[in-house]
Amino acid sequence: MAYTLPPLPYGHNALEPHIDERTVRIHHDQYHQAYIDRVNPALKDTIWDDKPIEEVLKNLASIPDDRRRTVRNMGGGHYNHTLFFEALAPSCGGEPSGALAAAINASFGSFASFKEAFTQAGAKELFGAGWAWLVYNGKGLEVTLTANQDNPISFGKVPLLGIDVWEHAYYPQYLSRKDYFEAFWHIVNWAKVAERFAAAAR
Ligand code: MN3
Repeated sequence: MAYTLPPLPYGHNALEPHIDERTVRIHHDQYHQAYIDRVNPALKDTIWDDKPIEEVLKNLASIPDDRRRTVRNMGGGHYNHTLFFEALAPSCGGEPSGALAAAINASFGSFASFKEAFTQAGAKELFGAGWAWLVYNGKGLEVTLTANQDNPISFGKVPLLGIDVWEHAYYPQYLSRKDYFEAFWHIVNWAKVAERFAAAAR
């Protein structure tokens, strides 16, 4: 069963002005589609062909040697972009509430400290292309980075919120990662992130 591009849960211009329509069109319709177009043939005729992408990425060591690199990069790209776009929404932002807010406070001290740690990691420490994540590690929450299209799920952690820090995600609308991260907080769908946390921590 080949993967297909999940439709955006909002219009291409819905994240304006924080992420402009042109960036969303290229990022979703072209880049995300391209990862799917490249992972599908790599899984064809393997036992992983009809498995959810999460399961594939948790078992990269079991992928045949000659396909592992493609599956890691392109399958990771498919999964990461699915997580990314579905955790954004127009007119969102604000702060999480309930159990997720409590977990953020327990792990980082406050929501402001979490934002600072996330921005510091993704906008400053990450060298080159990759992702910054809020993850559940089985006990609490942490901020982690992955290079390229790797995903924390391959390293035993559950991704709750990810920001794409490849230049295609923000350039040329934003010339600095810091400005992109500031815009990002206006469009985070915390209800979706809380849903992921509830599923991971139950
Ligand atoms: Mn991307």
